[in-house]
Amino acid sequence: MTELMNFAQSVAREAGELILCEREQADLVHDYKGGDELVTNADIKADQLIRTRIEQRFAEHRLLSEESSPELQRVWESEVPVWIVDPIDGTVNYAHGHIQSAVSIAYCEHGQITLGVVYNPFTDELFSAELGQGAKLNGATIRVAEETNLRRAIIATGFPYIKEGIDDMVERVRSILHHCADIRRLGSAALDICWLAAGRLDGYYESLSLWDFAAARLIAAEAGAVCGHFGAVPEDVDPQFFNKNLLIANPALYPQLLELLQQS
Ligand code: LIP
Repeated sequence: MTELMNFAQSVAREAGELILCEREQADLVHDYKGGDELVTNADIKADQLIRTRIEQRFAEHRLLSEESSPELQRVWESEVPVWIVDPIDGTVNYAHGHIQSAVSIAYCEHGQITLGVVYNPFTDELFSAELGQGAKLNGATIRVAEETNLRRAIIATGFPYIKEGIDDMVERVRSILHHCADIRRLGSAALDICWLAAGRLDGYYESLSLWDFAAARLIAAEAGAVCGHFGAVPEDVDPQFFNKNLLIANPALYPQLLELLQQS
């Protein structure tokens, strides 16, 4: 394990412990960004902890974080390394006492995401990957499932806080349910994608924010998944950072799901 991975895992575990304790103390304060998007005081505290640890160790690095610096754009053009952080992915789950929430930390250098860590403190599952080094769950190697039959496939997705375009989303769900075994809406994109990397899901699609998927996408790719989009990607945007119409699946199912989603 490289020093950078060791650092990232240590920070993810520390932030995970914080959000676990914050919820156990039952003094969560709910707020709504833009009137629709839930954020709790635990999100803010975890963000501050992660930011502090990164700034203490790497003062010259930059941070794209959902809760404190969401405005950083085009991270792949940054002259210095960028940490991409979602302190609690699955905030609504977290605020409702569910256990499907995670700390997500990705590291981007020279326009390439080279490290990803996603930690669920409720299950003590730490998903990780470094570019070219495979993907792991609590230190053990993970690979995507080998399902080739769409009718046997379990597909995960999610929906934005603001339900514009809901008719298209419902049409895609209808098409998936018609052609696949079933659908899952588990509430954390980072964990959806990591579960796919671990073979617990066969496909995943959604439109997100970069911090939701930056770490998990590398983990899934290192576990053998194909990561792409079922919609157009702007020519001036590096696809690995483009957050709309994401599609991630094992190599056998990817083309089938791509056709299905592009038709619906
Ligand atoms: C969430 C994602 C989820 C998506 C939600 C939300 P957050 O991230 O993990 O997949 O469906 O709309 O974006 O807001 O909990 O960090």
